[in-house]
Order: sequence, then C-alpha cells, then structure tokens
Amino acid sequence: MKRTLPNIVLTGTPGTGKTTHASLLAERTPLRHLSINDVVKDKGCHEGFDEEYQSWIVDEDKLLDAIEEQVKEGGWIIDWHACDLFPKSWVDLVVVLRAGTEVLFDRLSKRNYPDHKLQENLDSEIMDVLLQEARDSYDEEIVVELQSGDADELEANVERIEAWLEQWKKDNNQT
Ligand code: DAT
Repeated sequence: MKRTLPNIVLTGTPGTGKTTHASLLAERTPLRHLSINDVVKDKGCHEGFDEEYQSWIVDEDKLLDAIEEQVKEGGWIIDWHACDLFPKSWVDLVVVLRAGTEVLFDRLSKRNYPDHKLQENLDSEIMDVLLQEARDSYDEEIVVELQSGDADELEANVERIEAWLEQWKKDNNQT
C-alpha cells in the first residue's frame, strides 16, 4: 500500500527533545505522534520492568505487531530512543536529535534517574550511539542529525521537517 503521508522516526538519547519536537510537529502538520513508550506500557509490549534501569524490558516482536497496521498507513512521527527495530520499508525519514553534554545533564537531572542510568545516557550521547545506529540501519540519505540545544534550534528543526514534509508530498503527488 502506498502511503499518502510519510513516516518519520524521531530518535535520540533520552532528553534530546523527541517528545517536544513530536508534539510541536503534531500541532503544525497532519502527522501524528506515536510515542513508543506509551505503546509499550499501554499494550503490554514488554517482559516486565527493570528496577535497576527504571525502564520496561521491551518485547520488540510484540511491539512491531502492535503498531504495524497503523504505521503502514503512514503519517506517523515514531518517537523512540532506538531506531534499528523499525523495518526500512516503514520509514521515510530518520531524525536523530542531539544535545550537548551539559544541556543533557541538566535535563536528565530533573528526571531523578539513578546515577548509572544518567551516566549511561550521557555516554551514549557522547559516543554518537543513536546516530551510528540510524546510519547502520537506514540509507544514508534519509538520516538527518539535528541539534536540539535550545528553543531556536527546536523552532528551526520543526520548520525544516515541515519543509521536508511539503517536498515529500510534492514528490509523491500529494499536493
Ligand atoms: P525526550 O522525549 O527526547 O526524552 P523531551 O522532549 O522530554 O526529550 O525533552 C526533555 C526536556 O528538555 C524537556 O523539559 C524539554 C526540554 N527540551 C528538549 N529539547 C529542547 C530544545 N530544543 N529547546 C529547549 N528545551 C528543550
């Protein structure tokens, strides 16, 4: 089935601004926000809660089954701190959000993460883990890295994604 609207995977280390970007994009475009975190919780796509990391142990097969039908229709901003699980055929653009260490530290400190989880997320950001995962999993030309350090960058990113969406619609005869 041909999609009439594209799917965008919005990824990045926790705290880089995925929810913030997805909410704004959902307000300003016909795209809808698909929070994988919510799906995992609400549809029970997990094998329990990891107390040490304070996060769900995701059952990826269950998760993909739970979202496949709706995602294949198109028009979703898929918000998740991983990206390699989504089939290439589902995805038109992968946006990797980035933030500097100090900014990220401040944002994550407010979340009361255990120290080791906070440190692991900072390490992941410093080591470009999500960017690498995106580049390893999808064609180079659909992966975009965007800085999300402040409100100006947020606004510029959203405008850029809106422009990309308009172009996608033209290219796919959806003017
Ligand atoms: P994520 O969904 O990636 O975990 P978030 O959207 O919840 O991140 O953002 C974490 C916090 O940082 C939240 O208080 C909003 C703020 N934030 C994120 N990106 C920002 C930006 N570009 N400018 C200003 N604040 C931002």
